[in-house]
Amino acid sequence: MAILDEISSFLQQGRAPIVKEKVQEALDQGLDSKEILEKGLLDGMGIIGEKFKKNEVFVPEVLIAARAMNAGVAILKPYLVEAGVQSKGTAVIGTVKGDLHDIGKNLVKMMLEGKGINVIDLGVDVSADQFVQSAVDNNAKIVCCSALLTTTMNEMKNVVTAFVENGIRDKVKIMVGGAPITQSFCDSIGADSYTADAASAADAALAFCS
Ligand code: B1M
Repeated sequence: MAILDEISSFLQQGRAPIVKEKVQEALDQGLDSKEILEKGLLDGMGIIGEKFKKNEVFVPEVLIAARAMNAGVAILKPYLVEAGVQSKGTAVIGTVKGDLHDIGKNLVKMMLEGKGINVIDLGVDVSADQFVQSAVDNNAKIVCCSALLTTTMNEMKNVVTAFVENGIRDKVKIMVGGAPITQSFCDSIGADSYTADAASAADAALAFCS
């Protein structure tokens, strides 16, 4: 369907106003909201994610594509709710306590949303208890922790411990990432997944959801 390709393409170019127009046009043509979401918006975001992984596009392009996606989703939302489209699952995301870096965390959030995952964003400087509380309140399957400082990365261990102490460690997958994080660090603190970039994080999260 040509219009879905157009939506995907304009989204990749980050052209939010025209994405909104095209989404509305597709609805007016009688296309199903779920199809517009999956074959238009999510398709476009998926392509951007893959290009980002291969360093073919960079942070600014991803941010404007994500903004275009959000603009399109805002038009679709009432129709999706009506059609009963289920999200693939809920993830709670935040930058750990003491850490104020949020650019990478925001990218991870956008990539997860691009995969159809509902994301609760706790922001920055998030304590272990806040991660636990939000995961419980939102029945989250996934907890995503970002850290950019060698002085704050150890807070991730406290997050894992807090889930253990609350008796709900088996209810969630804990994903970690950020510049100083490595696979061996992830293993050493008992987290479930380390990914080096936002697009890979979204792939891993989707795999956990299914
Ligand atoms: Co800060 N800072 N900073 N800083 N800062 C770094 C991280 C630093 C490496 C700079 C340096 O010295 N070369 C250094 C850390 C050194 C260390 O710990 N080893 C540093 C420092 C020291 C500090 C302060 C302590 C400086 C000071 O005040 N003396 C201070 C700390 C404040 C605090 O947090 N308490 C500080 C402050 C700041 C600003 C506020 C000025 C600003 C943050 C603004 C913001 O985020 N809103 C800032 C910035 C911008 C940086 C640099 C320049 C860029 C970070 C960034 O956004 N990169 C950074 C130097 C650098 O990296 N070149 C630096 C782009 C972003 C897309 O990458 O976040 O790594 P990143 O995300 C990647 C992956 O890591 C991954 O996906 C993204 C890409 O796809 N990823 C995940 C991230 N989270 C993930 C989670 C996942 C999976 C993947 O699963 C859950």
